[in-house]
Amino acid sequence: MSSEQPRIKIAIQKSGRLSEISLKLLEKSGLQFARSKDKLFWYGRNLPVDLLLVRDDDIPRLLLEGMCELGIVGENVAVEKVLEARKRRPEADLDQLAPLDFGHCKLMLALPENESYSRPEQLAGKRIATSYPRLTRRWLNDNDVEADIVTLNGAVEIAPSLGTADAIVDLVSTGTTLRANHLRAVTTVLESQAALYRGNSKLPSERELLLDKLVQRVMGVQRAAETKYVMLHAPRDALARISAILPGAETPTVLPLESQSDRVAVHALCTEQVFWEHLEELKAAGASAILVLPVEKMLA
Ligand code: PRT
Ligand code: ZN
Repeated sequence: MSSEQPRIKIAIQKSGRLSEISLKLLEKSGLQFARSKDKLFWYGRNLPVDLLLVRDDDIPRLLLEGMCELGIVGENVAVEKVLEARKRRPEADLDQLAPLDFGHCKLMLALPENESYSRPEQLAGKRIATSYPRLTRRWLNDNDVEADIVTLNGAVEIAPSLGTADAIVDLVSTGTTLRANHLRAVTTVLESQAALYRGNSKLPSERELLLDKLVQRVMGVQRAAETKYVMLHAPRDALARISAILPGAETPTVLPLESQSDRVAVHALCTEQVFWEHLEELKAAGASAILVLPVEKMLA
């Protein structure tokens, strides 16, 4: 590979909740990297796409400053860092290319469990501890509430019991951490999941093409993960009902069965989740030999 060839860099979290699944997604998209155990940079072996392994908090800045072209990071971090960058550069922004359906969590307001909550105005004049000061400030402003924000980099959930805050705004997934600290989530500030982002500056056309190809592949892997190939046998006269049950299937392929003129084989690409309930409904509608197969790759 010549060093003249344009290359792009994609940043993912080095070690944490999003790391493994981000890397797997890129590998499934056909990217291979020359791994190096400690380094922050893995060279792309089969495509001119290199990997940067960094703290998740650094990913938005790398994108905003053009030091990498793509990044996978939680929406919570992306939005917070964009709001932070806008203090210095009001036009700072990131383009979200695709939500990735992992790293789901909510940024929530939580209060000591014995305190009641009915509306945001209650927080007026209170101290709220958070690692997300800009998102918290935006939420307070949206609700016309003036409160003090105490910015902490970690262990936000212990602030109320230490007496350094009256409430917190923190990420919640199962709620176990809040319960262990006698806190109760009362309202959602932001719903979040991991997403694929790019900086919003235009690249030279060759790199723009490469980026586009990569994004198509990542989205193809995403779609394939949600998509199932369903095969079944059905009475010819139940076809309309069966097609209506198949989740997210457009036009199923209908094939004749050699020995049975009243039954057909139906093959369908289901782009929405296929649950056991769907299979039971199909069976009740007269389907038999129902198979649900994973789809490995898709290119629309
Ligand atoms: O070192 P680096 O800065 O890269 O990592 P990090 O420690 O900042 O991030 P990490 O790996 O903890 O999380 C990365 C991203 O995962 C976050 O920015 C979110 O987008 C997403 N995510 C999903 C979460 C959670 N779920 C989550 N539960 N991030 C943090 N948590 C915390 C939560 O705040 C709580 O303290 O995990 C704890 C357990 O949550 P419960 O509700 O299940 O008890
Ligand atoms: Zn972090």
